[in-house]
Amino acid sequence: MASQRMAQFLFPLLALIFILLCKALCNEGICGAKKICPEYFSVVTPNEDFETRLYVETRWITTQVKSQQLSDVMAAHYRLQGFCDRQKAKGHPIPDGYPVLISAIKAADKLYANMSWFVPNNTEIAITSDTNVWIQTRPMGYVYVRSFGGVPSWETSIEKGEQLQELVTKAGKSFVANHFFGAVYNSSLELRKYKEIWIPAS
Ligand SMILES: *[C@@H]1O[C@H](CO)[C@@H](O)[C@H](O)[C@H]1NC(C)=O
Ligand SMILES: *[C@@H]1O[C@H](CO)[C@@H](O)[C@H](O)[C@H]1NC(C)=O
Ligand SMILES: CC(=O)N[C@H]1CO[C@H](CO)[C@@H](O)[C@@H]1O
Repeated sequence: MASQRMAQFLFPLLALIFILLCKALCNEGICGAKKICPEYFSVVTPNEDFETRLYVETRWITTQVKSQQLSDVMAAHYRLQGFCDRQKAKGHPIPDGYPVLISAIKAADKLYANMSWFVPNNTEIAITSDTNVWIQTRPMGYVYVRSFGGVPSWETSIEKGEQLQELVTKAGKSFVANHFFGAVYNSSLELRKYKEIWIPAS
């Protein structure tokens, strides 16, 4: 009897450990070989259509995306690229990190956005006179995650974000309103990208 109860207790525990392990590998999976991604822990909750992740404190280089126009998205990409090139020239190469994160805040019908590239720990960054690219530290925190397919657009991303908000609400969890993150894992030149939508837990 006691051993049966023990088994009942152990099985979910083992399943949890297994899933956590799998998630560590899955992290590698979404990240792709030889790429560097932020460390996270997956919180396993059965029967949920989304994933809950606890990200450790992370560092990013960030720039503003001035509008939703493709030219402004590309401009943000090239500002970050230029920043990396200048760092490299100063002897401080920034390793390629993933994902590329787009933070979008919806406020009174307007969409504000930043683009960030992940910077691995202990990457030295030289002081520069750049004002339009800055170093950002995101504190440790939970995010709700779902991957999605198709061509990434602002409309689809916001739509996927709102669907995720509904699922999170249904699961009885609370989130930061009007704040979405799009995480893209392949280089912007690759057509088939692995994409996720994140919403921060509150
Ligand atoms: C990076 O640094 C943060 C903050 O110090 C820490 O929480 C995290 O575990 C570190 N990540 C790795 C991979 O060492
Ligand atoms: C962009 O970054 C700035 C500076 O960190 C911050 O104040 C602003 O809220 C960010 N915007 C978005 C949409 O994340
Ligand atoms: C074309 C390409 O490299 N696609 C990769 C994008 O990233 C996902 C997740 O890492 C991989 O599964 C794809 O093969």
